[in-house]
Amino acid sequence: MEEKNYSIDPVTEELARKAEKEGVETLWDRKKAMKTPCGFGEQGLCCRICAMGPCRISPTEGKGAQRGICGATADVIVARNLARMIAGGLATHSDHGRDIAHVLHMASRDGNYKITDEKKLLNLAAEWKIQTENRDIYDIAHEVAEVALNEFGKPFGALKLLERAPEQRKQVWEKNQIIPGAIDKEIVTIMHSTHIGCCANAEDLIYKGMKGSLADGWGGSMIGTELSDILFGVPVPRETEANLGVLEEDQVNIIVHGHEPSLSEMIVLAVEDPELLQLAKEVGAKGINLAGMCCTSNEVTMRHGIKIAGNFAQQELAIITGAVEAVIVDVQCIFPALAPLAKCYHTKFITTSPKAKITGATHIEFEEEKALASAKQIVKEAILNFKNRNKEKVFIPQAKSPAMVGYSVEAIKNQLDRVVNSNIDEIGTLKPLADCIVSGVLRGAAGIVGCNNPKIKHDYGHIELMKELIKNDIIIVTTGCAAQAAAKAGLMSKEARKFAGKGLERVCELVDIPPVLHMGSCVDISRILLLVSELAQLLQVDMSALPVVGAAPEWMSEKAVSIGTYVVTSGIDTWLGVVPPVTGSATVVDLLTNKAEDIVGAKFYVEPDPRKAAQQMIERIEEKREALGLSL
Ligand code: NFS
Ligand code: SF4
Repeated sequence: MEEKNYSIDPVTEELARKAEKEGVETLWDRKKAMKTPCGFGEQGLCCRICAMGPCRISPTEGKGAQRGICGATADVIVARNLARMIAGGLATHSDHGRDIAHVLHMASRDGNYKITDEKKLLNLAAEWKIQTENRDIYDIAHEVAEVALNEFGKPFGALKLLERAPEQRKQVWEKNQIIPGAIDKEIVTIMHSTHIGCCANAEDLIYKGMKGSLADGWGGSMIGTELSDILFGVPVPRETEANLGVLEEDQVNIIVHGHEPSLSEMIVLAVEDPELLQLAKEVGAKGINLAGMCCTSNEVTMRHGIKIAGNFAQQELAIITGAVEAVIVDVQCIFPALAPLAKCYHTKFITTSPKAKITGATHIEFEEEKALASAKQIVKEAILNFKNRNKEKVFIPQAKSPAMVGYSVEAIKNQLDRVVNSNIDEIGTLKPLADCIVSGVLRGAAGIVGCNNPKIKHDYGHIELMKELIKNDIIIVTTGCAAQAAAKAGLMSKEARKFAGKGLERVCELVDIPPVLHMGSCVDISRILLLVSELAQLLQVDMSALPVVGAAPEWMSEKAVSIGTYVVTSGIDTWLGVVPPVTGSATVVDLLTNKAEDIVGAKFYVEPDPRKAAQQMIERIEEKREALGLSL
C-alpha cells in the first residue's frame, strides 16, 4: 500500500509524489527545511514591537529574562501579540467587505455589476431604515452601500448588524463593554493599545481583542456576505464536483484563487464569452474549464456550481498537474511560492489586486470600472498559453467527488419547508430544525471551519472530526477550506447520509440534504452566526445555551484567530486543532480556555486529536441539552 505522509487525500499524495519526482518543492518540503520552530515564537513570548528589542521572555519562571526591556511581562507580550493577530484578521475580512460595498456602490443597470437579489436588498434597506418607496432599486442600492461604507469609519454609535443578535447576547456584550463601534476604529484601537508603552494589562488586551473580533463577524464579514448576496445572488443548493480531478486534459484550465467574488464573478462570465470560446478552439482546446481554489472557489461554487479544484494546501499541486494554463488570484491565502513554481511549468500566475502584487507573477490589474473587459483580457492570456503546455508533464489524477453546495440560511429554510405542515406552521423559518434539536433526533450542531496547516495531516483534522460528529447525530455546517475537505471526501453528497447516525440520517432524507452543509467562504461564517442567532431567538435563549459548538481543526491564519474569537465571544465554544501562540502566558491561557466562559459564556478548547475533540464536543453538547431540559 502506498505510504501516506502528508494528506489523507490520495489525489494530494499522488501529486506530492509527482512534485518530488520532478524536483519541485511544496509546502511540506519547506516545512521540513524549517526544522524545529522557535520556542519563544511558538509560545508567543517574542516581542518585536519596538527597536529596544526584540525581547524574548524565558518560559521558565524565575529563570532567564522575565521582562522585556520596557518591563513588559510574558502576560502582556503574549496578549499583545494575540490582539494584533485578531486585528490582522479583522482588517483582512473587513477590507474584503468594504471592497464589496464599493462594488455595490458602483452597480448600475447597464454596468457590469448589477443587483441580483432585490428582496435581500430591500430587507437590508428596511433594517437600516432607508427609504424604499417610489425609489429606483439602484438608488436604494447606492444608499445601502453608503451606509455600509459608513460602518467602517463612523465617529459614533455601535455597529448596526449587531442588532441582529439575541437580546441576551447583546446584554453580555454590553455588560463587558465590548460592543464595537466603527470597524476601522477597532483595528486602530488595537494597534494603538498594543504599541510600546500603551496597554499593559493582559485581561484588558483580551477584551479589546474580543471587541475587535465582533467587528469582524458581525461587521466586516457580515457586510461582505450580505452585499455579495445582493450583487451576485443568494446561494441555493446545487451540484458540483471537488478535487483536482476536475481539471480537463483537452481544455484550457483556469483556476481562480483568493477571496473576493467581484473578480471571480466576472471570470465566470468571461469564460462563457463566445469569442473567447472560439479562440480556445483555435488554439486546439475543446473548451474552457474553470475551477476554484480556497475561498474564491467557495464563493463561485455556492452561486454557480463552479467546480472545486482544492483547498489551501493544494494550491501548488494544481500547477504541478502541468495542466493549468493560468492561476488567477486576488487577495489572501496565496502562496508566494506559486511564482517560482509556475516558472517550472507553463502556468501563468496572474495577480490582479493592487493589494497583493507578488514578485515573479504577471500582474494584470483588475479594474472594477471595466470589470468584464479586464476579466476577458485575463482569460485571453490563459487561452493563449494553452499552446505552451508540455504534454509530457501533464498528470491529472482521476479522482473527484460529487457534492451538493449552496446552503445559505435562506436555502436551509427553504429545504426545511419540505417538512412543514403549512396549515399550522409558518413557512420560511428554522422551526423544523429547532424541533429536531429539541426532540433529540439531532443532538446538536457543529460549525467546522478554517484552513489547512501542515502541522496536521492534510484534511485529516477536518474529516475525522466531521465523521465522528455526524455518526453521533450532530449536523454540520461548514465553510472555507474545511468545506472543501468535506466536498472532496464525499461528505457533501446525498449518499453521505449513510455515515450519519439514525436521527441525522432520517433528517437528511426528509429534508433532502447531505449531513454536512456547505455555507460558503470564511466571510460567510457570518451566515453561521445568523443561523445560530435565529435558532436561539426561536427557543428564546442566549446563543451560549444552545447545543452548538465550533471548530477550526487545521487553522493557520490571523483571520482564523479573529473568527475563533468572535465565535467564542458570540457564545459558542470553539475547538482548535492547532495550538495558538499563547502558551507562554498562564494568565492568557486561563482567560481563553477557562475564564472566558464566565465572561462571554463560551471558551476555547485546544485538542489536536480530532477524535478526542469530537468526544469533548459531544459531551459539551449533552451538557447543554441537559441544562436546557431537552430530551436525553
Ligand atoms: Ni479562511 Fe479562505 Fe482557506 Fe483558511 Fe484561507 S482560504 S478565508 S483563511 S486557508 S479557510
Ligand atoms: Fe521589548 Fe518592550 Fe520593545 Fe517589546 S515593546 S520589544 S518587550 S522593549
